[in-house]
Amino acid sequence: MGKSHLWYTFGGTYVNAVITGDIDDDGVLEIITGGQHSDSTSSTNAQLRIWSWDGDNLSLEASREWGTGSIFSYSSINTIAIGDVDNDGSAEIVTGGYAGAFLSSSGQFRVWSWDSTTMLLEGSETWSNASIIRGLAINDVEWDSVPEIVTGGYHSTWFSPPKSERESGASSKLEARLP
Ligand SMILES: [Ca+2]
Ligand SMILES: [Ca+2]
Ligand SMILES: [Ca+2]
Repeated sequence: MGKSHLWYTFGGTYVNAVITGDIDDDGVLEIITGGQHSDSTSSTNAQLRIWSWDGDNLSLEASREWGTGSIFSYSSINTIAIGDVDNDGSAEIVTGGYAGAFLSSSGQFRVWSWDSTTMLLEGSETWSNASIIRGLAINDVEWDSVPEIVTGGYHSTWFSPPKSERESGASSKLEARLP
């Protein structure tokens, strides 16, 4: 029988995506969850968490929350992928979702690394149009031995119905936009 773990970060807390992978290269899988939670300013922030499981205990190893900082803003993770997007031999975590204000959010994906002590934001891309990322894949779709990040989602505004959208971002583009 497994374990169940409930958590609650200030307000309503949701997990929208879960994936497993060995992020710190120690041969043991981590569990990564992504979602959102409310904060004290009535904003919704994205939440990324890394958990370890030793067969008996589920331990929180790292947690990151972020939003736009403005009141009534909405940020969330909808999907997570794991892959070596910068070709250095270690896996990164890629999160996809949105960031912005109510009904005018923008698609956002972020690349994270974790070495068992520190979680670092390696890159971040936020689209300028109203859009939401719903799915992510990491693969070498250009056959050049460097993996790309492929996103799928939709964009919509107050006055238009959702339109499907697909983008691929090369890791070199991400490196050029390190914070
Ligand atoms: Ca590990
Ligand atoms: Ca890597
Ligand atoms: Ca490629």
